[in-house]
Amino acid sequence: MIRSDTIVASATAPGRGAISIIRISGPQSAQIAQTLSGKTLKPRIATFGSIISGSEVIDTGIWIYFIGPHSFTGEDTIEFQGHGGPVVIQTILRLITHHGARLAEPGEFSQRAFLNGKIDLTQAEAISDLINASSVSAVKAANNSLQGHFADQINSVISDLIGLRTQIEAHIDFPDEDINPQSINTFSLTITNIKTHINKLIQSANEGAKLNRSAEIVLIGEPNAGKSSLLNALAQAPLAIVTDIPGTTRDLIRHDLLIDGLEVRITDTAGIRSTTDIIETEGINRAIEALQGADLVLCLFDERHQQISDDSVQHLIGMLSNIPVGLLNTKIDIDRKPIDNQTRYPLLEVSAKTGEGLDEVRNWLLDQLDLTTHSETPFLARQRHLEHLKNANLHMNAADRHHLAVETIDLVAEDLRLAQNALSEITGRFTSDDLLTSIFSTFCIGK
Ligand SMILES: Nc1nc2c(ncn2[C@@H]2O[C@H](COP(=O)(O)OP(=O)(O)O)[C@@H](O)[C@H]2O)c(=O)[nH]1
Ligand SMILES: [Mg+2]
Repeated sequence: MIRSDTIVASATAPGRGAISIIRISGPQSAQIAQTLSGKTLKPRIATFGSIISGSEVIDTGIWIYFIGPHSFTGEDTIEFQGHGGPVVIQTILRLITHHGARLAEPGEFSQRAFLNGKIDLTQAEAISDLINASSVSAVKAANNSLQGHFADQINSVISDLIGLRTQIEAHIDFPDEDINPQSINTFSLTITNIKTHINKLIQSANEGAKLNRSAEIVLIGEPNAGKSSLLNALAQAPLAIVTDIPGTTRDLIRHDLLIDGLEVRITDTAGIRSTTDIIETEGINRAIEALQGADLVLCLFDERHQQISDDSVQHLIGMLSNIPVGLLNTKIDIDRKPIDNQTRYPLLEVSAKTGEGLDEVRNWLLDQLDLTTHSETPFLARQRHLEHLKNANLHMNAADRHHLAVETIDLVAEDLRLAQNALSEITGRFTSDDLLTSIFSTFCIGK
C-alpha cells in the first residue's frame, strides 16, 4: 500500500551534534533529492554532495537513496547525513517541504513500514521500546521482539489455532453425523497444548512488561530509620525533609534516578508505626499501597536494633511474595555494631551521612533489578499485549469448558475464532486505525 504523499523529518535527536540525518520517504523522495543535490542518485550508494538552494549551498554531506520496497518504510527513501546544527536542519526541512514533502507525524515512518508489511506491530513497538529502553535487559528484550521472536511465537499459536479450526469447522457442515471420539480426543489435546503455549507467553509477557518501565524501589522502615536521608543521598539532592522528629515524612516522595544507566524510581514513605495522627495514618496507608506496586523493597533498621527477625520484617511489609527484599542497617557512622540478621534476606550497611556503603547498596540494587543475571531475556511486552493474551486465554478456557460434541461444536468454533482474533491484534493483523494512530503517536518524530 504505497501512500501518495512524501514525508520528511530529522531522524536524529534535536540539539547540536556532529551529524544529523534527515529522512524523506514517499514517491517524491528521489525527485526532491535530485533537485536539491543536482545529482541522479544511485540506489544504495553513498554519494557525497551538497544541498543547494538557488545558487547557495545550504549544507554538504552524504546522500543515500533506498529504492522501495528495499527500504525501512518500504517506500522510496532518501537519507541525507549533514551537519547537526538546529538552524541547518530547520533550513533543510523547510527547503524539502517547499519541494513538496510534508513534515512527518511522530512514528509515521514506522507506521508506513508496518502498513507496507515490512514489520508487524510488535516489531514497530519494539523499535520505540528499544529507543526508550532504560536498562540493558530492556535493550535485549526489545531486540528479541524486534527480531520477530515474539511475533513468531504468537504466529505459531495462531497457526495451530487455524489448523484446529479448519478441522472443527469441517464437522459443522455435517450436523447429523457424530464426531468420532478419537477426533474429539485429538481436538481436546490440541486445545490443551494451545492453552499451555498461551500461558507460557503470558508469563514471558509479564516479565517483559516489567522491563518496559522503570523499576520501583520502595523504602520502608520505622520512623527515623533514615529513609528520607537515604533517598536524598541516593538522589544527591535534598528532596525529602529530614528531621529527628518521628513522623516527618507523611506523603510518598518519588524520585527517578539513574543507577549506572538503569532507570529506577525510588519512593520514600512514612515510617510504619501505630499513630492516632490522621495525616500520618493516611501516609502509612499510602506506604502500604506503594508496597503493592514495588519491584523491590528496602527495609531500613537503624542502630536502635540489635537483631532483625522475620517478625520485624513482616511488621513493616506484611506478606509480600516474589518481590526481592533487602535489609539495610543504617547510620553506621553512629554505631558499627553488626545487627544479628535472623532472616533469609541480605543485610547491607550504610551511612547516608558519610556515604559509606552507598555503592554497595547501588550495586546490590543493580544486581537484583537487572534481569539479565536472573532469567532468560523475555520479549519486551506492553500492557496491550498482555491484555490480548489474557483475552485469548479466556476464550480458550471457554472452548475447553464446552466439551466438544455435535451440540456444542458451534460454540467451540466461535471461542477458537475469538481466541485467534485476540492474538492477531497483537501482531496488528486485526487492528483498528484508531488504535494504530494512538500506538504510533507515542513514537519520536523521525522514527
Ligand atoms: N548520623 C547519622 N544520622 C542519620 C543518618 N541517616 C539519618 N540520620 C538522622 O536520623 C534522623 C531521621 O532521619 P530521616 O531520614 O528523617 O528518617 P526517616 O524518618 O526514616 O525518613 C535525622 O535526624 C537524620 O539526620 C546517618 O546515616 N547518620
Ligand atoms: Mg522520612
